[in-house]
Amino acid sequence: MVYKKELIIRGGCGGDGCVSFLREKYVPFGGPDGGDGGDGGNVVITTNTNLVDLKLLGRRKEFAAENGRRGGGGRKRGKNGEDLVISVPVGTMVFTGPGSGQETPLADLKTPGQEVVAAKGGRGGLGNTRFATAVNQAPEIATKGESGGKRYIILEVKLITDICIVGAPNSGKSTLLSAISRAKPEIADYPFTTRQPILGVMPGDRRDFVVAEIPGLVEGAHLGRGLGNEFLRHAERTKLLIYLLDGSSPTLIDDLNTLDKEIALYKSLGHKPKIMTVNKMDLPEVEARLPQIKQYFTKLEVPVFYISALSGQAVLELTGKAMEMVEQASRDEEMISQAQIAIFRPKPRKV
Ligand SMILES: Nc1nc2c(ncn2[C@@H]2O[C@H](COP(=O)(O)OP(=O)(O)OP(=O)(O)O)[C@@H](O)[C@H]2O)c(=O)[nH]1
Ligand SMILES: [Mg+2]
Repeated sequence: MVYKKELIIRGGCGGDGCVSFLREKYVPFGGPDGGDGGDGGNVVITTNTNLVDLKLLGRRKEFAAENGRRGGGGRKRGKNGEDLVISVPVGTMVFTGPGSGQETPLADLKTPGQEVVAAKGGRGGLGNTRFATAVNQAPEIATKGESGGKRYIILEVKLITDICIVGAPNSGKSTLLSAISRAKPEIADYPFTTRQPILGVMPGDRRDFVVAEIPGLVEGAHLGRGLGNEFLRHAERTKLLIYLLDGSSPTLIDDLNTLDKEIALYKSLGHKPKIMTVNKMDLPEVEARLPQIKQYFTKLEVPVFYISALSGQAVLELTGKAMEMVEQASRDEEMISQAQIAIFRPKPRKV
């Protein structure tokens, strides 16, 4: 999985203008007819909902758009260079700059199909037709095409989701994701089946919700154990975390504490709204332990659900609450961003 990539991009060069004169059998001194050069193509970065990382860009470091063609005789304008389109996942941030930590943000591509021109193509040069004046009717001059803009950019993916399901390997994250969305992640009885974040869309009454499964977290993930905690970058921009715990685990409380610790150690993730879920309630031995489990979990100050991702037990209640909390988080974010817009109300001037 590739979540960060540095590239050098270059807009296409403009084509040169042309110096040419009309020469036809019965038209002596037909005048200048050199056309303009075509414009160079832009480098455009655009989002594609099918992508979750930057792997498709491969190892290539330099990307250039097509050059514009030269102008031709007969006032023919050169062809414009094609834009070069780089597809990235929704949630890609684009920075420009010299590197070494001095980058400046250029765009945060948050919506499907959103695009930004990251490097402009050069304009085509002017043909000699443009330079004809009453005094100089046969100009021998044309201008060269501009060179395309060159830039150093950094792409960084931080997926934008409403809900992230986090939990230990094998706790049933993929099973839950496939129960609440149309995603079809691989489900298997061994740890680390899911090795990259998987996105699913959960239909709601008023809108759809984007849900992600983050690969399993183990104790010491922040030190690189298991698959590490790299993937938590994708939870940075989620509105709600669903902690998924395996109810059949003999160390359920420790599992919760381990997970909570790994989350708390990753930037400000600890402050996100959360829901606890204890999974695999369909298993008789888990059901038998329920009173004991409840004793501990009811003391927590967050909503708790006892579910079976496999049978669907209490899953609707869970998703209902999750959607409500996401909506609430969105409203809170909106209020904060509105409060940040300064409103100036100039007083009428006294005369
Ligand atoms: N009985 C029961 N088994 C479940 C339930 N949910 C998941 N499982 C089983 O638990 C195993 C792991 O499920 P997954 O959904 O692959 O778990 P995961 O958390 O995505 O695992 P990783 O991707 O490896 O981290 C599979 O054998 C599932 O069939 C449940 O509610 N009840
Ligand atoms: Mg999985």
